[in-house]
Amino acid sequence: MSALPCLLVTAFEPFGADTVNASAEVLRLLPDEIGPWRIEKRLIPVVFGKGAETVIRYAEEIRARAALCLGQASGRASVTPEQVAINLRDASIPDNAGNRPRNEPIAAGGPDALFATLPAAEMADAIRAAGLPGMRSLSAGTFVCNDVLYSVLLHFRGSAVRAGFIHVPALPGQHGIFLPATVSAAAVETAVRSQLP
Ligand code: PCA
Repeated sequence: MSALPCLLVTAFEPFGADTVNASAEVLRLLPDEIGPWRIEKRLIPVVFGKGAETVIRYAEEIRARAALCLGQASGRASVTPEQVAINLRDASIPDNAGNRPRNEPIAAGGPDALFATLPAAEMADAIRAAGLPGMRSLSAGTFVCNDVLYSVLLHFRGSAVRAGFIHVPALPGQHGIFLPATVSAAAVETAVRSQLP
């Protein structure tokens, strides 16, 4: 096993009407090392609760110092680091296990919102400085991506393990607005290189 510190990077399986998930394609294109980090790549299910549990289990198994989760945001044109996760599940389509929660908390009694502990605004700035499309996002939605970011942040709250989330646009041919996976992967790599030096 290499002595490099370990960064867990996750992506999602396909969901809804899609047969591919842009985040998984982007994950595949990432190198196995970025700067001082060994990148451990894992796929996670698009299921409320289970997606986050899977990230937490992998992070603990490989003793990750940080976890960066990737997801697809159809309709977005830029790579968008997320700054905030909210304590809310509200699904307009079922997840991959058929769950469709409406207006429920993720963690009863938990904080209304948690900030990502990887710097979203700085990541977006670095992506743009590299000539790539990047924009900080202030809403990860209320579907499984928000669920994962919120639950992972809550779990690692007060620990040294940092966590963040980056949404990538759909792939060419998937939906109206798209970005090639190579461009999204270059943006994610830039974000890691600049903010996890
Ligand atoms: N995007 C969804 C869940 C899985 C994914 O890739 C979301 O934005 O919540």
